[in-house]
Amino acid sequence: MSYVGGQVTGDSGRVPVTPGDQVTITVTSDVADEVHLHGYDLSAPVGPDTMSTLTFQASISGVFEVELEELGTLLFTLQVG
Ligand SMILES: [Cu+2]
Repeated sequence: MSYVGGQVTGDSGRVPVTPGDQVTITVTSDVADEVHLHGYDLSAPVGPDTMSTLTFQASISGVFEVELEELGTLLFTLQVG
């Protein structure tokens, strides 16, 4: 996932994952912000010099938004199960 020039690029739709799988989300951005995965409530800083990486076990089923927290920009939606 990338956020460049005010635009989200990459697979910005709904991304399915299998429950129980280990999932890694990497996000790059040309502005400083925080990547927030709802439901799991995980977050990590992102910015011009910082690639954001979230690694977790997909243990909660449902549909969860991944967003740039401060901008309130939806990056994509994670679908578990
Ligand atoms: Cu959030």
